[in-house]
Amino acid sequence: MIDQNRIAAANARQEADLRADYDALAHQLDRRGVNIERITEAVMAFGVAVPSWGVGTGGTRFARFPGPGEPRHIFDKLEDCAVIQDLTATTPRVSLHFPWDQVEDMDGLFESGRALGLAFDAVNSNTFQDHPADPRHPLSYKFGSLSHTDPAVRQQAVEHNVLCIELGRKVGANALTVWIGDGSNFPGQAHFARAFERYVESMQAVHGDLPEGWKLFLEHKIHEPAFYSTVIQDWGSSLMAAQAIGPAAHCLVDLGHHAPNVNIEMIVARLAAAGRLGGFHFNDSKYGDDDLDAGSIDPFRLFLVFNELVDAERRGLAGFAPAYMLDQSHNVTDPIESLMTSAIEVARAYAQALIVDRASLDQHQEANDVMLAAQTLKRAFTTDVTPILAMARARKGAAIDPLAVYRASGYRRQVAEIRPAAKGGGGGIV
Ligand code: AOS
Ligand code: ZN
Ligand code: ZN
Ligand code: ZN
Repeated sequence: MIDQNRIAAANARQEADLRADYDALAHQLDRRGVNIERITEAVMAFGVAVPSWGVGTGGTRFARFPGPGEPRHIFDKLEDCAVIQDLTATTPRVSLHFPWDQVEDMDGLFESGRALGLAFDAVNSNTFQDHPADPRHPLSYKFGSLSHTDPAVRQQAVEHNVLCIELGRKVGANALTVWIGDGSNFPGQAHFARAFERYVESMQAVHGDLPEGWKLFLEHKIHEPAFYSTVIQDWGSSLMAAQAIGPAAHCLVDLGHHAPNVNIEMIVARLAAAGRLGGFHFNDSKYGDDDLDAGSIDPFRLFLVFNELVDAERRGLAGFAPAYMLDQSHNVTDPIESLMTSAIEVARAYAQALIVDRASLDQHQEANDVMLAAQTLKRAFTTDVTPILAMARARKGAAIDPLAVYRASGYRRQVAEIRPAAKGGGGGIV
C-alpha cells in the first residue's frame, strides 16, 4: 500500500544517523556482554497482530468522532492494516471479529490478505451484543450468552463460536478468542456457581469443535458491561475454566481487564507456570478498560510483562508460545498512527526485556540483594533501544521513521477521497 521507493528514499536520508546511533549502542551493550545483533534478529522475528476493529475510530458510550477516510468494510480495513505492516514490519497478521467483519467470500479475503502481505491471527467471536440482521440469532444476549439460564440461548452462542472457527479456518487462523459480556448488575441477579458451570459446559462444546492444532483463548474481564459481577472476571476464574474446558483452552490477558493496581506481570508468570498462558491483548490504561495506546501510560509495566515472557521462554516452559495482539480504541488519533506507534512500543518492551542481564538478576535474587536486583531491571528498561527497533525495520524494508513516511505519503487524504465520510454520533461502546 505504501510505495517501496518512498520508504527507501526516506530511509536513505536517515541511514547514516541510524548507523551511528546503532554502533554507539552496540558498543555500550557489548560492554555489558550483550550482542546487539542477537537482539536485532529477535526483534526482526517479532510480530504483534492488529485487530481489524482497531483501524476504525473508536468511541465511548457517549459519542464517537470518526476521522476522514474511515474503512467501509473488511477489505478497506485490510488495506489500512497493510499500511501499518508496510511501514513497521511488526504487524504481519490481522485478527478478525465476527460479525463486525462481514465477509461473504472468506477465500477471497485470504487471497487479498496474501496479496497485501498479511496473514490472519486468532478470530474473535461476539456474543456480547445481539445480531438482529442474522436469522441464526433470533434470541437476545441481554441476560448473557454462553452462561445464559436458557439452554437455547447458550446453544445459539455455541453455534456462533463454531461458525467463527469455520470462518477462521478458511483464512488459516489457528485460535478462537472468546470474550463474553455475561455477568450481573445486581446482587442476587445471578447464581455465581451455576453461571460458571453453564459457561464451562458451553465452552466444552466449542472446545469439542476445535480443529487439530487450534487453541481456544478465554479472555477475562473484571467489569463492563456487567457492573456487579462478571462470569469470567479474573485470571483465577479464567484458569479454573481453562483447566475444566480442555487442553486447548488457554487464558488470554488483556492489559486493561484487571482490578486497579493488580500485578499483571505476576499473573503472566502464574499462567505461564500453569501452562495456560494463551496470549495478550495489548493496550494501556489509567482507570479501567481504557483501551489507550500500548505503552502510552505505563511503559514500565509493559516491560515487566515482557520480562516475564522472556524469562519463561528462557526457562523453556513446555508449549510456551503466547499470541500477541493489540486491542485498543482510538478515539482522538488516526488509528493507523496509533497502531504503528503501539506495535513499536510492544517491540520496544520485548527488546528491553531481552537485554536484561539475567545471570546477574539470578545472582542478586539468590543473594537477596534487593537494590542491585531492582537496578538490573531498571538498567535494561532505561536503555534506549530505539536504534535496534529502527534497524530491524530498515533491514526488513520498512521505515526508519514510520510516522513521518505515513504522513508524507498522504494515504489518509487519498482514501478520504474514495471512502465516504462516516457519521459520528452517540453511543458506540466497544
Ligand atoms: C472487551 O473489552 C475485550 O477487550 C474484547 O477483546 C473485545 O472483543 C474487543 O475489545 C473488541 O471490542
Ligand atoms: Zn454521569
Ligand atoms: Zn481485549
Ligand atoms: Zn477490553
